[in-house]
Amino acid sequence: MSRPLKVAAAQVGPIARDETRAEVVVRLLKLMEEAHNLGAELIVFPELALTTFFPRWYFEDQADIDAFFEKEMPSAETRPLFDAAKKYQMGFYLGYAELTTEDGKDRHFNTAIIVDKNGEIVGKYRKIHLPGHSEYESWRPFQHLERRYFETGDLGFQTFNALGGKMGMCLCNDRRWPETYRVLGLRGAELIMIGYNTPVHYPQAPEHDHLQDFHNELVMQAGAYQNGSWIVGVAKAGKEEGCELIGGSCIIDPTGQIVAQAKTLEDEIVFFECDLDRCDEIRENVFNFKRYREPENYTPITEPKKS
Ligand code: CDV
Repeated sequence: MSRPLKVAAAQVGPIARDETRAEVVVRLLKLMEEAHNLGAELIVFPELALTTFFPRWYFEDQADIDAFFEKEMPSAETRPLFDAAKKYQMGFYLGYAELTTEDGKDRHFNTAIIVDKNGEIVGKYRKIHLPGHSEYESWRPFQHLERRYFETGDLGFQTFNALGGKMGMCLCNDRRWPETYRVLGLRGAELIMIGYNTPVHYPQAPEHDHLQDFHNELVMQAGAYQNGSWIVGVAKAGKEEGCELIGGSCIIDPTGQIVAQAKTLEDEIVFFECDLDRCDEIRENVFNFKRYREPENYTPITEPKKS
């Protein structure tokens, strides 16, 4: 048996602070066209793919922050992506900053959606593991204010039946946490999409800077193998507003092997035909959850955290 899904990981090079949504969408559409020419049925874009990575700056005025957020999806500016999905019969994953109003209160999330081949949103994820800090810290060469600008995601780690498979989503820092993959794995995710923005320089532990690419691959390869799932990790890469971001966008098979990987730090398509039935190679054997998991011994994992 085989269940092939042709997948494109669409790495995006740096986005300048003054680059408009419309200009970025033109770049994403070019990547969609390229992926379509390869036969792709799914294209995966990075985290916060429509703007520069704005949490690197401290803004006092809420209007300056909200300018980086999408108030509707699709909007006039992002609708061409949905139209292209329909035209090419190609689903997509897109990371963006979401501003929504509930009970008269503004809510801000770091969000990803999955859109099907008809251009319909069929799944949403809001980032749960928010890294960084919430106040201005003058010692840093650049800020990482995700904990100021976003709320913790409130949708959990769900899976979605789409594009002929069970799809999972998460965002950037989530990929470092084994719990992310395990919850998605327990819910049967066959392909997990992960957009990321990862600076080479980690100010709290600069002695780890040279390990950034290694850690990126380590966590995603382990997550794939230990849960028998395909993983598509996609970077916003390159030198963005003076900040170096890693690339290394890749597609990983359920045995944990990287089967295709980006060679540049620019806009680049990485392509592979993923057989979703290959998840069973792992799930029916070494990581047969029903047969071999021992959750009675895992209780500390779900205990509430102590402050
Ligand atoms: N966008 C991110 O979540 N970035 C973090 C950095 C700050 C460590 C990451 O885990 O890659």
